[in-house]
Amino acid sequence: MLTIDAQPFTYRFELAHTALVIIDMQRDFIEPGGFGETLGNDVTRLQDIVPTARRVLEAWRAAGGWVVHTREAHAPDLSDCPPSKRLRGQPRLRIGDAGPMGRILVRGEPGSQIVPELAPREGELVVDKPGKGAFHATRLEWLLRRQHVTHLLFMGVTTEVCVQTTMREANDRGFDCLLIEDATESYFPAFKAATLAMLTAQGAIVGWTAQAESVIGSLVE
Ligand code: TIU
Repeated sequence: MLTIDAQPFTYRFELAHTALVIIDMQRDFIEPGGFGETLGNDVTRLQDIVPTARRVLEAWRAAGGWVVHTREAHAPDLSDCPPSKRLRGQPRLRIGDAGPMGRILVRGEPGSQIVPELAPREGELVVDKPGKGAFHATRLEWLLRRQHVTHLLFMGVTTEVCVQTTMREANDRGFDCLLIEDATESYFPAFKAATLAMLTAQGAIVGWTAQAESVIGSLVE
């Protein structure tokens, strides 16, 4: 049993039954010209977590932990993109439109790729998801259960949208979830702070949070 110094109290997990889930660290959210920027956001904020996320990923790989990468990305014919999602708001480009990194939020396009620093390795699971939550309309739950995974460590973007939605989905499915505070980011600092607070409130109502160094430290105990 490994332990992480976490909020609101110590998180305990067995490496063999735990997956590191990296949410949507794609060029579409992190680089100019992608989905995140078309929504009107300053995407440079998200770039700062890449080195920290990489340190966690490398430590997790060295320990032999199981890794899952998710990508928010739609089929080229947009058959898995509800009109309510495509038509919402007034973005400069909509999902499926051609942008500087290819079609916005479409599978296989340059913008939908994970940033090179965190690129998946052979043997690591990559789940394309049409929604904000990674359990919606994917085989993620089946894959985790097949590996007897009970605990999930999360990092990625954005804290209050895809990360929080996925963590809440996982919590309701009975997984013990921890979010790595300095390896997740939002376009809105206040939303990140509020999310961390609401996840851990009421005795870890959704789950735990911890610093990357605490997570890495737990692996070399
Ligand atoms: N991955 C993810 O969080 N998708 C989003 O659309 N996030 C926003 O913050 N918009």
